[in-house]
Amino acid sequence: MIWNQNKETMSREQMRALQGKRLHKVVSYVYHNVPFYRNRLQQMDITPDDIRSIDDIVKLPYTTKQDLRDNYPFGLQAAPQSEIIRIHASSGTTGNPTIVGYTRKDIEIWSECMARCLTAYGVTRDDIMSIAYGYGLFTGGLGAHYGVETLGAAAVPASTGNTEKHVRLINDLGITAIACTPSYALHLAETMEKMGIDKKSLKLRVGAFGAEPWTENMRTEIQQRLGLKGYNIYGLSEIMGPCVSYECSEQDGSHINEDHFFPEVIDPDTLEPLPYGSTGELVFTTLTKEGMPLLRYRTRDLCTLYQDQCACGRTSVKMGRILGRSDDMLIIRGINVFPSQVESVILSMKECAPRYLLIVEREGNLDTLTVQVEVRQEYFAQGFDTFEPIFKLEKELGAKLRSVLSISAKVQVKAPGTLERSQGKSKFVIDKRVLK
Ligand code: DLL
Repeated sequence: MIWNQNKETMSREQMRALQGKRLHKVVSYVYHNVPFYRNRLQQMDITPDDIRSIDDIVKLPYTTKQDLRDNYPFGLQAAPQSEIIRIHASSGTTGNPTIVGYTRKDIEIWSECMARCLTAYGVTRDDIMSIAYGYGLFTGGLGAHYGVETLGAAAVPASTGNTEKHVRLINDLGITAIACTPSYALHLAETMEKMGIDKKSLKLRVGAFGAEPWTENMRTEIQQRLGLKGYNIYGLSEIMGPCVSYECSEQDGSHINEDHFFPEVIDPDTLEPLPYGSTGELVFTTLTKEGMPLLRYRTRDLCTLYQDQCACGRTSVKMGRILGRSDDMLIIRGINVFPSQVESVILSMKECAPRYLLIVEREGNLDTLTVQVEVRQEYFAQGFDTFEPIFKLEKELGAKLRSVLSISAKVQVKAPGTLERSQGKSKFVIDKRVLK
């Protein structure tokens, strides 16, 4: 099923023509309503009339997170305050949070994007969907919630926390679909198993997982333990929230809601746009947003865009999984290390649970990487609570990590349940280095 047949299956020519028209409109809108953009465009000697087709996008300036911070809180807002009906904020680890205001039309478009996504997952009006993304300033909870209601399914605003109660609700209400971070899905599975609830007695069949990077191995694990089909959902608050892109039944990349968010991939060092198929930093331009439209926003997310005939019938450009962030890519002893690489190695070993933490430190002038990982309960119960097998596992994992990362890591295998659980986005890395 397709929610918006017209927009989701448009021919490429029609889509590009629509994007061109919308781009001209949004550039003209920010030129007249956001002093920050007017100044930037004037400095570059560009007027809205220079933007005639979507190909002209390369003439426009980039926008960065720093620009949002410098204009905190409302400096990039284009709509008058009287038109704003919701405000979200994204936390970030340093500096001011990013504030995003939405008009009524923005919320309607966002809800439709979510309804497109849920329909692609096979969710219908007959489903009961529990939303275990945090409700609050984070866009996950309310964003998904409005989408479920727009679709006409029943939304259960479970939010995060009180996981046992949530498991009971899943069981008692016959909840069929769930939206949460992939790490919380694993936490739910663990809790369910501890409570002695068999996945076969549940009606769960669809999961909408996103807000943090995850891998195919993790998908397999969640699917097996919760007995559902898990789909990827991607988004960011600056552009909208969840559902800038979504997987379809093919589960081969995520369709971008391209009539609203125009995607590009650029080289993060030279800032040159890259062709489809190359990996680089993802950049989005909002084509219809009223509250806080952004031109060429640099997401820092690294991924690949591609355009192929999708068997599901949708014609939109797709994006691959997020491979990491250009800013949380670790550079350890001069070598680029993505936490996702470590996760893949960990999950390729049957004894290891998908629970890990990377700790980077500096001893003298040398960077060190420690990888802490939990052993799976069933192995722990079979003698992995003693020194010898743990030592062997640490050695084996260390060797695998060295061959994949090209640097050595100290491995510490931990008992099940010892690493901290998160309710929202997981923290996989602690970088203790003080760089001078
Ligand atoms: O995480 C919005 C969201 C909520 C998406 C619920 C999906 C589901 P922010 O808090 O602004 O917004 O964080 C955005 O999270 O730039 C990515 O680095 C990361 N991210 C989001 N979805 C995925 C995903 C929400 N599916 C940042 N895979 C983005 C990998 C993701 N990373």
